[in-house]
Amino acid sequence: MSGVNPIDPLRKSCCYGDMDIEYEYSGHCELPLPWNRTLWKIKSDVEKKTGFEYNFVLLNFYESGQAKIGAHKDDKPSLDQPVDIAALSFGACRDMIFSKKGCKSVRQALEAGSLLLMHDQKEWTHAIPPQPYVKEPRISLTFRRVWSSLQQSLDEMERDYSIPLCKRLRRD
Ligand SMILES: O=C(O)CCC(=O)C(=O)O
Repeated sequence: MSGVNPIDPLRKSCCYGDMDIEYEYSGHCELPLPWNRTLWKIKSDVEKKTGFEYNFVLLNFYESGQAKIGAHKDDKPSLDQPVDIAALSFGACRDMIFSKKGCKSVRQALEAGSLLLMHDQKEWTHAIPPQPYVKEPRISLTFRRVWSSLQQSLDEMERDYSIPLCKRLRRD
């Protein structure tokens, strides 16, 4: 995994996905690498388990328990929100903390091999705090459904010019 994360150099990220999409994360826009055979197989298995269809996956490599991801919401307009984000974990067990205004925070251990579905991502923030006693690395694959670049451009034109240009293009 090559992408050194500007926010946490101990966490490296990269993404794979369909060729007609781009996705903004960690403050920059990224074009995904094309699916490889292994990730395509994992994606198909995750789709069978969840019943959702995905077109993008973000991989995060946490070098040790010192690596973290700060509290954030996955609320980008390019995300197809009704499709839950599926988080698959490998390696060291780390905790994820979910928070929502007015609610008690929830701490969820992410065991190796576990698949977590994240729903209602506009409302909840999630974070993986440092756990310095964890020495082993962890890898996560978060599968998402992202609107195509074409759909995003149409949405922007519709918003900027207030003209309903066309109905949402869905690929199902
Ligand atoms: O590493 C993880 O399990 C979660 C990564 C994450 O927060 C995200 O993809 O939005």
